[in-house]
Amino acid sequence: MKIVRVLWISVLATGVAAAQEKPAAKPHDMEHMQHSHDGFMQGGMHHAVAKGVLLQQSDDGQTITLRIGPLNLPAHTSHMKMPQPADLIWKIPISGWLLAYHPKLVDAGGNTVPGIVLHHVAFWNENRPDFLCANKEEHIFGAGGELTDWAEMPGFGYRVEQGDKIRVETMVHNPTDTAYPQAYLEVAIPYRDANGTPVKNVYPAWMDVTACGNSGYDLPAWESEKSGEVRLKYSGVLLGVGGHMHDYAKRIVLEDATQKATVATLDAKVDEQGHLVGMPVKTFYEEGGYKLAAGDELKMTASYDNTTGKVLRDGAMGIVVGYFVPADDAAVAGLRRKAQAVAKR
Ligand SMILES: [Cu+2]
Repeated sequence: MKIVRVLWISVLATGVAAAQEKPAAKPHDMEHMQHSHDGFMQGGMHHAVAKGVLLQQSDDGQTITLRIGPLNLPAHTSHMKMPQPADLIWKIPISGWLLAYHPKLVDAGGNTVPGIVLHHVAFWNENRPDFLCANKEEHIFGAGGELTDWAEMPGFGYRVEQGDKIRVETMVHNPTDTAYPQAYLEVAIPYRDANGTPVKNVYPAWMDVTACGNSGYDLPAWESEKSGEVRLKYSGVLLGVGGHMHDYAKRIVLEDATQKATVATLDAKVDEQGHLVGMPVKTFYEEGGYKLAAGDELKMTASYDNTTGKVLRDGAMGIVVGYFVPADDAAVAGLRRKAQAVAKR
């Protein structure tokens, strides 16, 4: 399917990526500029910066489509060897609610590029702290090679104000035999204008086995289990949960340790080699949501079976991602603040 986009209304970029669009030199000739921030997902990894990667957006009145690229992806290149885009800033052009996120990868001609070349993408709202981990920005969307589609939940949305700054962190690699010299990540985001019929506020909840630390951790050889806990400060309900794990995943379990109840068990789907194929989603909104109380201790446990038999440095993540609707919206809505970059260390 070829999509013609008539109106790219703005071109936004930060950092060194903005100014320099000279064609990429041989990888080893590139200046070894590095991310100095210690990003949550990137966990202190250092990569060369890919040049000329821009974030553009189009808006047809109902859906904003972000387009990140071009990304030059040589075949058989690990994420450590691949020059990575600098963090980009998406300045929200509307006040209202974001309703869903539909990611896909295409080439310059609009043909599909396999999702596997996306290591991950993460959207962070610099105008809000995470309601579970105040040391982090609110993480409003994320996807990996499985191109997780964040479907619309009728009646609910994520409230934004015009001018909010969303930091977009993209990491790519290319484990395939095919080079993709001009790939683009596109994310279609249907929205509801503030002047339209209001929807209820929902907040993304990232419940990580590393609690409020960096998400990546070293994956031990063979079977392993890692747990973390966070305390919920607000009563409310979870509408549904999905999971984020890496290759060799077995499952991730979310428990309400205070209530001694298992909220969800998400079994990873892997292929014969142990590569992650997908994670299930469990929804609760049909029953009005899964009730959680302020003060409850949430416990996450990720299980892996790393059949390589070797420790994989930063090879694992274990995150339960949910949609949370607080009983008292004002308390969570009130966490807004002036945009601030996440604390650098
Ligand atoms: Cu990950």
